[in-house]
Amino acid sequence: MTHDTPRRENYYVEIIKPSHYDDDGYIIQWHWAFAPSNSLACLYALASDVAERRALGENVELVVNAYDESHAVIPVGKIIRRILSGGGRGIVLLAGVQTNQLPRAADLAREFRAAGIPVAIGGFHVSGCVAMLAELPSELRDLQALGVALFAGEAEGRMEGLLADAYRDRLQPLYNYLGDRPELQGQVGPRLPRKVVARGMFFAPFDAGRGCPFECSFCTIINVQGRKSRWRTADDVERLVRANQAQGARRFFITDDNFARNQNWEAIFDRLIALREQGLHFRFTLQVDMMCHKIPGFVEKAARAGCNRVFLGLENINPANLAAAGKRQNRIGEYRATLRAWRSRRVVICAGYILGFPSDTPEAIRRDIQTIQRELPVDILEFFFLTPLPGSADHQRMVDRGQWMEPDLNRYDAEHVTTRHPRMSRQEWADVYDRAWHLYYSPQHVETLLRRARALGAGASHVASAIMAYYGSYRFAGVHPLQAGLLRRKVRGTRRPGSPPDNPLLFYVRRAWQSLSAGVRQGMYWLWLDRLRKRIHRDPSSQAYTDAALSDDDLNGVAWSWEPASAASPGRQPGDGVYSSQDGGYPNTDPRADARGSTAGFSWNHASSLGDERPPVAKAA
Ligand code: B12
Ligand code: SF4
Repeated sequence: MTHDTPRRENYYVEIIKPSHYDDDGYIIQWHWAFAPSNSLACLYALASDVAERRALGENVELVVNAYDESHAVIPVGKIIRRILSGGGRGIVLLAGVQTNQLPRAADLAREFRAAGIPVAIGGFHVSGCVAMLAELPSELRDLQALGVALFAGEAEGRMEGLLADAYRDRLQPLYNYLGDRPELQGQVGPRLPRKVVARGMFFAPFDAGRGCPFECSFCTIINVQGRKSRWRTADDVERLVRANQAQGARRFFITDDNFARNQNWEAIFDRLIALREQGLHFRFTLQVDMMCHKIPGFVEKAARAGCNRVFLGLENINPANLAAAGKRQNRIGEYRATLRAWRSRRVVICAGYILGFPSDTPEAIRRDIQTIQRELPVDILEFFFLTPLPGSADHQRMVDRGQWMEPDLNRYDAEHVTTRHPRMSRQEWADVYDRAWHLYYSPQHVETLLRRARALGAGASHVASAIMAYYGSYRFAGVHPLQAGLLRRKVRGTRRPGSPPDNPLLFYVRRAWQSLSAGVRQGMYWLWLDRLRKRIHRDPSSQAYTDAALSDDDLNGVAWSWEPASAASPGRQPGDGVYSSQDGGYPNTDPRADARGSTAGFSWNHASSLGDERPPVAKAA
């Protein structure tokens, strides 16, 4: 008697993290990227787990591949051929797609769908829209019409079901798991193939938890991942650290938006401290809020556990602006104490600063930056435009009110003006963003930053390389540091559809010139920085350096630069909106304005952004 052995078949799972287009229509792409994608790592690990468990059947060989477009040219043709040669068996997963990446993701989806290949897309744009909007926006409906499956929510515990549906040709138009967020304890943790980790310069990301209890109105995280802390166990984190170390990664980015509110922070730090005491070498970067120094032992244990860089959610120093954003947890009187707590443990401090809150004017921003330089011992400051990101309460409100927002989603990268401002024209706002970078990183202040670092032993060379990475990316590569990398790549054939034609010869000549001039200018700046650092190092008095920002005084005596609320917003009441539909120098191009009557001069009481006590409610299923 003979038994028929079932025929083995390959099923391809091709996971792509799309990048986005620059203003000339070229993909923002590098040979090596600074910041790797944790979303890609999560999906790769979850799909690999389904493959290893042979969950789709003993005879189904799942072949999982991961591509991060920020450093890899996506081999679209090769992927299509690979899947079709197996008789059309496979799926493309577009991973971690943010709003600014949606147009690029849609272009990729169209190519795969044209070849008849199933495609699913997830990430913050899909989840944010499904969570907050009454109906799907047109760009998502267009994708559904193309046959692309939308996935809202988190994939832990759901990957097997999705792949099984795809395998059986039963993909649904929408998977919505926002109402049922998975606990993270014991879940498969993020990982990437070694070649992808290498292109991310062996800087490995992982999330030790999700969710944040606060209510900032510009934030998408609370509406997508929730306000309750969900966390990985210390065992989970140890496994992640060891697995990454085995691949050569010793630097980690713990991507929790607010690790200080991860309820398992202490057990995780204790485990990392124990691992370091056993001789494992690693360092990591954390993101935390401005009040984390109040948690007993938090900063001290973070440093002992290996934290050498921290991102603080400073966002703004003007209380009226913080109130406008519902960022009630930020108390400026405490800022210096927070910063001092981290500095005294030799941790380099990066802080985000958002430009475009209602009280901002070019002059107020200039004075606020000078105040920060003088009063706050922050090392790195990075600037963002206030942006109504889908998923945020701000975006939801603007949609509900039919207010004008930039229609091109590619520009929602917090580096472009996407809405109107009550007190600045579009040009003024764009100019002040540019000026803010150069003002903060003026040669005098760069010297101060290096002197402070030298005096406190925070590592002037670490600060110098951080200045190079942050300011250097903005100044010489023309991109925000969060999407920067080493050696820009531009592939003529992957330009955004609809871009004006580019002469091939001119393209290569221009590329050569751009690369050369950027490289030379970058090199010269680095030489200047390094010489400055060495000069400070040799200066015997440098260890005794001090200034107001390093003093032990609290900030109560500081003359803050902002104007009183009444003078700051003539004709406006405290509580007026973050985003105004007043003209502000723009032509009123909002087609919906006519339908609702003119929006000019309209000023609303910003219910949730300015002090509504209710958290925004996610409309998850
Ligand atoms: C780490 C991080 C980065 C890192 C790495 C990016 C990454 N995706 O890992 C870096 C520094 C590169 C980065 C850059 C930027 N970021 Co960022 N980033 C984050 C952060 C803090 C964590 C990402 C993460 O690890 N999340 C955990 C993962 C597991 O969640 P997830 O991505 O949603 O994926 C899960 C589900 O969505 C689902 N899923 C996702 N995709 C798919 C696909 C399919 C097919 C399926 C089935 C499921 C699925 O399964 C995943 C696992 O559960 C998030 C905030 C957050 N909490 O997520 C912001 C966030 C994603 N970033 C954001 C932004 C705006 C940016 C920047 C534009 C900022 C800037 N001005 O430079 C740049 C963009 C450039 C770029 N190249 O990415 C926004 C996006 C909001 C939006 N609506 O677009 C967020 C939400 C923060 C915010 N401000 O609101 N970021
Ligand atoms: S502190 Fe604010 S911006 Fe940061 S994750 Fe929490 S709610 Fe969002």
